[in-house]
Amino acid sequence: MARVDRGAAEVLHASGRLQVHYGAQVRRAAAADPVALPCVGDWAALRELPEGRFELEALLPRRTAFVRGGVGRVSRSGLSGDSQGQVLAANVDLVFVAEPALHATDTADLGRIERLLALAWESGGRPVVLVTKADLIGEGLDFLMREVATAAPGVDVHPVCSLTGEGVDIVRGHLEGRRTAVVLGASGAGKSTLVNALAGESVMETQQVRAGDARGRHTTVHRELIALSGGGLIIDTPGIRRIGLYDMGEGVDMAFSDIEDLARRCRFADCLHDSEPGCAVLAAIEDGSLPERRLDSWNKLQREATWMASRGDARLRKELQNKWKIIHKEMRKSGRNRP
Ligand SMILES: Nc1nc2c(ncn2[C@@H]2O[C@H](COP(=O)(O)OP(=O)(O)OP(=O)(O)O)[C@@H](O)[C@H]2O)c(=O)[nH]1
Ligand SMILES: [Mg+2]
Ligand SMILES: [Zn+2]
Repeated sequence: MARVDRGAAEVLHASGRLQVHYGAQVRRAAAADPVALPCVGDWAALRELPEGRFELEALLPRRTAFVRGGVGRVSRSGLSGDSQGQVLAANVDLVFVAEPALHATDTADLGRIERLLALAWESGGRPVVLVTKADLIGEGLDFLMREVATAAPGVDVHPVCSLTGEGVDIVRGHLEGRRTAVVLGASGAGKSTLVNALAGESVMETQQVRAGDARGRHTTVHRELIALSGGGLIIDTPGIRRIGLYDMGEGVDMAFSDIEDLARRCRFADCLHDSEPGCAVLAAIEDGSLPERRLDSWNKLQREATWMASRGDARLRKELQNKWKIIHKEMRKSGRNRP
């Protein structure tokens, strides 16, 4: 599924890009459960109609699903967030988190990176952080890369410049073996420019950022899957304003594996890493090996995930359980073969 609009989709088919309408079964499933709506990255079975037209007969089970939580509407009670999840991309092996190297003095938005990494781990895909526009920061790049690395334990972090092509081959290398990736990040981060660099031609529209504050102009408005001639698929997405967590399983823990490791060495198994004696997390902050910001960020994201869980979204939970079932079944079979 390359692109989805209301009631219709564009699919990549052996014969090229096809416009298809949803069949009755797909419409029924989606009416009963929005999570069953066709999504970019979905694999689908088509039925041939007269005159060489096709309709979408059914979706194949998703191997992975990148789901965002509620978009953070503020309700009367002052609480924000809603419990409706939305599948942003299906069947992605890799989640590229694009963070632009904009400020020589400021640090990057590490909180946004951590949030996206938690969602990426939860999706069942593997995250990779790309520091885009690496040409803009000059001398400060090494410092920035170290900063970003502290927010991304166990995750590859690469600098990329899509204009000169530096680092683009490394990104291409991640896609080897006909993998599927989605690229996420703020508007103006250079996502579409990177997709064009990978494609070797201008497939996505790009636009200069605003002169005053370097923010993007929300140029990409649809999620779009591009087949790269060198193999591999990449999904370009609109710039993210705010992305919510939901009732998560391992995602937050995976994104904070450094703290999880330390926490195993705390004296008390139920240590809150607040003021307890023998706390290995506080000791690491004390000796400078763990930035205090990390602990704050971990607490914040855990609270958010717990709160979303308390709102409960049975449909979403079912989709996620289903997803893990499929992933585990796949893993038991020989590795992670593509359909
Ligand atoms: N200097 C420099 N500029 C870049 C680089 N990559 C992208 N840009 C510029 O950044 C601007 C925004 O790039 P886009 O690719 O449109 O950004 P985007 O992330 O797709 O933005 P949205 O579609 O709005 O989400 C364009 O003017 C690009 O030319 C880079 O590596 N170096
Ligand atoms: Mg774009
Ligand atoms: Zn502790």
